[in-house]
Amino acid sequence: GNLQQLIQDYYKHGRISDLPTDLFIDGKYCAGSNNEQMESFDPGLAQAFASFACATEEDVERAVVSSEKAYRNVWRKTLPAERSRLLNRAAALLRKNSDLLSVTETIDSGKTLAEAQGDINSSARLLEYYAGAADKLEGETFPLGPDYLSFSLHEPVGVTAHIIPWNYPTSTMIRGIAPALAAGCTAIVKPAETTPFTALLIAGIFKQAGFPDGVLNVINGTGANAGAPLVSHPKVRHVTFTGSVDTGINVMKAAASNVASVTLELGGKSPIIALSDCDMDAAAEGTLWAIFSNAGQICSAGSRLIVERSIHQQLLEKIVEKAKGLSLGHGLRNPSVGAISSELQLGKIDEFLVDAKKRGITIAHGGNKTHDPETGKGWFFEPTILDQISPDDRLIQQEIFGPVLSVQVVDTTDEALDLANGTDFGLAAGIYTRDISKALRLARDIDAGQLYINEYFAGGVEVPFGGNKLSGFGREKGLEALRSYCRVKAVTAKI
Ligand code: TXE
Repeated sequence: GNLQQLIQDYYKHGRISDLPTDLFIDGKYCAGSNNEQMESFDPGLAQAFASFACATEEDVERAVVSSEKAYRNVWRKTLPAERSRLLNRAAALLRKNSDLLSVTETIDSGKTLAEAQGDINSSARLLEYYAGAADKLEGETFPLGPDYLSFSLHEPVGVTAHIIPWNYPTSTMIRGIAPALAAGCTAIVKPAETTPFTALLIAGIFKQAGFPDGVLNVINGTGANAGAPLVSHPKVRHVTFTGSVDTGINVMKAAASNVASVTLELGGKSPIIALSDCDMDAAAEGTLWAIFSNAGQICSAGSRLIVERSIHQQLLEKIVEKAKGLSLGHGLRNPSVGAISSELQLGKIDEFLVDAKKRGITIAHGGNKTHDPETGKGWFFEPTILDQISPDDRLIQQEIFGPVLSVQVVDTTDEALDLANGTDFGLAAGIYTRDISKALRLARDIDAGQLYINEYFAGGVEVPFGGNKLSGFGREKGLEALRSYCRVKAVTAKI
């Protein structure tokens, strides 16, 4: 069918036909003001496959003017039921275009086709979920006695900026814009410079769904030339950022200069605790996918396994056994694990391993950069498991953002809790045990935004997502996300 055709075309011509490459401002694809272009690479081949237009500060200004006008004149006045209808249409079109979107995402980001298809599906779900919320942003009344009538209105905050990383280009974009648009805000999206294309396709899909011009603008480009002027623009009233801690701090400072609010979804070093009474097969399978899904390039990846000594050897063997069965390769062939998204990121992961080897760290599995076994090309890293790492080691303290699991061994549940909380991050944590009291006590005491009991990544679009400590603040997904895009106005009348 369509999917096979797209894949065959790419193998034959080394490109995707009819891919939009310009900026998308005010309902139209358009060139950037200085015609600057960048190349995008297929990480599975380590080969450029398309170039795209980069925005300048002037283009950012155009996008903000367009968003501001669409917000004032059109979108905030659009009936909530109509916003809901358009979001549902966008969801249906996303599903209809799933083949093109997922093939493009696979080629641009390096992930596997199955992972990309999963992302498109969850993005459609996000749109449907917030379509259902658009007409339920209800206020309250406040009891001031018989002489007053006092009530609140939930108003959209205005123009919102969405800075997107390269590990989940489609789903991070939709996770931000779906609640923003539902609330009546307009949205400007700045994708990562290594994954520009699905955002451009989605802009076209939203236009086709019937969204008015300017409600969604997409400006590709670098963090410095497109991202920075966007997040520091005084007309931008909320910035939703997913990325590194350092850039997140800069984004927060830039937004602070205009007293704009921010949602920051930053890095993590999330632990998985396996207690001696756990279902070891479930813990092994859960840990495997917690760290090797998306080649470990997930903010909430389970990158540390904290295991009780009595089951350490047995659980480790089970995970290594499973890891041996994982295939690597170009995402379009649908192996178990895809490519690393950029050469830069591959180098970063490799540096951790070169250093670990020098220091004599125990490598239970993997440990090397490699290529697609079929073509000898691409940016790949072997699924890697490092054993008996001490709590202050950089392999425990720093985000690697690759397929590298660091194992920590403990003697008690209390020690497991201390190690779980023993980093500057607080995004997610997994708990494997059959003891409900222990599970719930750990869930209560672990300082993180997501707690997964007996299934890592358990949850859905309905469940709020976000971090504590250096992992950021604010929550995305669920009804919580709507808080970022609404402000409360209190109206009080003497009657
Ligand atoms: O991130 P950046 P990078 C982590 C991961 C990775 C590291 C570096 O550990 O190795 O971050 O990745 C835009 N104003 N995560 O360098 O710089 C940039 O163009 C506005 C975790 O890619 O944070 C891109 O669109 N925007 C993570 C986005 O910020 C700016 C996902 C992210 O880039 C900007 C990705 C500026 N001054 C990386 N500078 C997660 N939480 O899931 C850059 N950008």
